[in-house]
Amino acid sequence: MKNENQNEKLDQLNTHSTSNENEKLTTNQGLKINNNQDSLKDGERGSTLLEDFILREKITHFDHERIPERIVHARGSGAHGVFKLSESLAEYTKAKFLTETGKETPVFVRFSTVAGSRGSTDLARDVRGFAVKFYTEEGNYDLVANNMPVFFIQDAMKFPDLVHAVKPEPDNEMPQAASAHDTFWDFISLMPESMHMIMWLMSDRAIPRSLRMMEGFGVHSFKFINDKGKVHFVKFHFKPKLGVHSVAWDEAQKISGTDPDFHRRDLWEAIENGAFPEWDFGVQLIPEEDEHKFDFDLLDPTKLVPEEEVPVQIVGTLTLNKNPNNFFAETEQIAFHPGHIIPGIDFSNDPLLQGRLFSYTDTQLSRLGSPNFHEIPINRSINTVHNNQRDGHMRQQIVKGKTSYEPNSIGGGCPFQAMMSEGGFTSHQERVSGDKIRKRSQSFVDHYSQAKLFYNSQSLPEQTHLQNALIFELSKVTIPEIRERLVGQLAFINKDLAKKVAGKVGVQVKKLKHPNQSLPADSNIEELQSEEREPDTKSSAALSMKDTVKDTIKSRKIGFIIANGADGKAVNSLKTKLEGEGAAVELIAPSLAAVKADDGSLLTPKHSLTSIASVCFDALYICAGAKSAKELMSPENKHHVLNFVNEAYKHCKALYFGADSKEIYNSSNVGQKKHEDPAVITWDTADAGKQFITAISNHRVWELEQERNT
Ligand code: HDE
Repeated sequence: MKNENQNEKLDQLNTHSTSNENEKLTTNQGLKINNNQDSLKDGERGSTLLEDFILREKITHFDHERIPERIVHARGSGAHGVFKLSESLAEYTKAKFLTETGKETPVFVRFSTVAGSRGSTDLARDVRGFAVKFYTEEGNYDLVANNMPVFFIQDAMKFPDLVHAVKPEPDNEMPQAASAHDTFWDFISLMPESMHMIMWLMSDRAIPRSLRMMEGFGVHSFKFINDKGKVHFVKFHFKPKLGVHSVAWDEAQKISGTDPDFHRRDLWEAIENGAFPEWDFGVQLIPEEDEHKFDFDLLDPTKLVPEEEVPVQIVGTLTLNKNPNNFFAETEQIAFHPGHIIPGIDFSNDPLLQGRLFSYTDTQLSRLGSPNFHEIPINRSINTVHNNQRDGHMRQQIVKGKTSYEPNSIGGGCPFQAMMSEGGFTSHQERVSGDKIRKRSQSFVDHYSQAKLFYNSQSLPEQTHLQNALIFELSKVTIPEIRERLVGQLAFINKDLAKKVAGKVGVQVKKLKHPNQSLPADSNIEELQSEEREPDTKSSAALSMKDTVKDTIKSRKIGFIIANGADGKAVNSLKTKLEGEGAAVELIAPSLAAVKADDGSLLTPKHSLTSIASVCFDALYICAGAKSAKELMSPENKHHVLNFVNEAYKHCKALYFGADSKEIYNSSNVGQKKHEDPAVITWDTADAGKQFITAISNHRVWELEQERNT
């Protein structure tokens, strides 16, 4: 039967797929193996024979089964899906997948953290990669994006320095998947251009609740070219239909211990359960002639284009609807490259993007081991490849014929160059002239305005989280001078923020002699001063997560804490209601044994109180029923139950206390509350089920965080 999510790319992958179902074990040469338990020996207790080709093949393959992990973005999770265009962009670009309304293009998306190794935790405080490969009829188009719209540095020349600074320190290889250490903040404190990105990195965007609940940004300005040759600058956006949501830092750290695969599992389970993650895809378009109309440079990747100035036009939907069959073959071997473009899309002169255009193919050569990495099934385009490139390690394609050069007459001149009208790619023709020079443009020197814009745009709880993140990170920096220098940078963004952080990390706010200490000694310092610019009052609503989508509980995980004697009717009716809204309900009981409800029915728990933690759920229901409540408050269970409740309360989640759970309520921190709290629902709340659903869809009551924690 044809899977309804099948697409052209999946059909192509099928031709490379195999299954071991009902098959006999063989060697790599197809020889059936009779004994996979013992090596060939010189007598039962004798030495192993060199002749044992079956053992040799098995061990040799095993010895070579690792490949180098990605230098950055090593930890990742991916899925197949589809991009559907709802509004044609034909006025701006001739890229076919963006011009034919209703067209569906197969995609593979890989999400990642940046700093950690392949096996590191998902919940590190970090940028997230959001790389999309569109398998278009005109060839592969890769949009290798992040979940933050700006970057740390302005020029590719600084990328190895940045990555060396954030990665584990070279002498002791610590810390793993964390920016909270000396070398990162040493570098950052000397690089004022990174301060805007630091605001994003220290915000809750760096600890997403789910990969399905984060935005994606192309970061650089790219170019769209239409069929008349007219150019628009374009910024790409993905906006999650479930809204942009995060966890608390205390929660993130605990999740890292309880379930380091939290995001990977969440993505996998959502897709398996049919709750397909979806994003609106949008563009900000700027006519070429307006390039210089902004108070920043469109080529500067540390700047975003405020949505108030150029609105995001939504033109399509990205849906992920199929998990990979094999992690290594698909998620690990996929090779992205911002240089994989198609007619109608071109690069801007952003100096960071220009450097990326070199790096990605280069890195695949050492990671995947051969210039034939494009032939790995997940990397193949859905249209066929024809050229005169040949040979190399692991060549798969068998190209028939005598010629592998052009021009040729023996092969009839094939393969032919394509005319533009046939989809032949031509780089956009433009006039360039300039001196050969190593110099940053004067239009790149304002490092603080947009950092201020971001900070000003945050709600109070978001600002508090950002401050606390800086305090946490800088508290791990052992060298006071680095802490002081960073606080000096913060003072150019917000004096109050600098003061608050300084107070907690044991330094004074001192004016930096010059903010950019990485400049060459002969730089014109006056010309490069930028800290005095003060558009302090500007803010942009789109930069805060406060008003993000909050109208759904779809795919949220709700834990029901139950024990024998639970009110079966109440449990089932609430469960049906929540599941009807698309949420996933999981039962947690003192043990994995089935729980006998008061009506005699059996409820099967998925978890025991000790096998999972509160941090793995979006909300909790403390089940109704006097007998159940008594068992939950027994000396054996009480501590665990209260821990669940107190942590959910601390992390600003919705809690629903069913009938007879008053003792649990009173014994927990919730019982101490002296303020109105719409996310605490109890046995006497009117229309409790509805209130619970509203509270869950609001995600968290961050505005009550202080009250809940004092
Ligand atoms: Fe990357 N980046 N990057 N990067 N990047 C890589 O390519 C690089 C940058 C991004 O899931 C590497 O195949 C340089 C910005 C993502 O496979 C490498 C510079 C943005 C991924 C590389 C940048 C990104 C990568 C490592 C500055 C957001 C993961 C493995 C000049 C727009 C893709 C690989 C995946 C991966 C180089 C800056 C996003 C080494 C030199 C800006 C999402 O080639």
